[in-house]
Amino acid sequence: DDGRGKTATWIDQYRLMYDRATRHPFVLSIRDGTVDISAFKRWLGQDYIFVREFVPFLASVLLKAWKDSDDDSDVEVILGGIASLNDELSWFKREASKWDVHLGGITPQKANVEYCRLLQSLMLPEIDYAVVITAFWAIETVYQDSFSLCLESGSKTPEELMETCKRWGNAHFKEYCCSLQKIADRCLEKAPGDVVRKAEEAFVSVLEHEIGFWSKSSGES
Ligand code: HMH
Repeated sequence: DDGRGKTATWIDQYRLMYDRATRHPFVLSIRDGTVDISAFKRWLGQDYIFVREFVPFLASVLLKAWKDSDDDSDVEVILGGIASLNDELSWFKREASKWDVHLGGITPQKANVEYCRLLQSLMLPEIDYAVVITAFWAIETVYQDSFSLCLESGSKTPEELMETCKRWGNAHFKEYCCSLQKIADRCLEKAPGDVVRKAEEAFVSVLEHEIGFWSKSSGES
């Protein structure tokens, strides 16, 4: 044990995969201003479908925190996430109408269906809180890391995509991700070896699905 949390160790250990998830060509194209707007629209519609599935997943994490956490503030952090999701769904609808994307008629891509299936498998009651809070942290952090890259000085993100990038790239969302990371590290510290291994698997699985999601939703065949 080097005194750092498990999650930081895993990011280092799976650095290549982590970078593929957070420095995806689609995200880099937003940052350098060369993004194909039809790819952006495709991503927007697919992500709306994903975020709708994210609601019951978060509810299941909340339930596990309420039942199994030894720290009351976990529930408050997760509840804050659920509250922002409500706002996020409204934002998706506004943004979609702005771009003339019809959310009703969208078929989820295979990568999206598979990612939603992963969420569903993590919602099962027998999956430990330490595992699901780790997955939750990873899901949010990939977006935080990706979109904050598009806000860094020197980036050429188109003005009309700034709001999207700020949604996940802003300092408040970063703090929220740090709170989730602290919770995950605390849970992993106390978890037995087999649970830690399952959490590591869930982390890797999230990265794989994020990479697939970026690729397919932005239009790779
Ligand atoms: C695919 N991953 C995906 N969509 C999101 N909206 C997030 C993570 C962050 O909430």
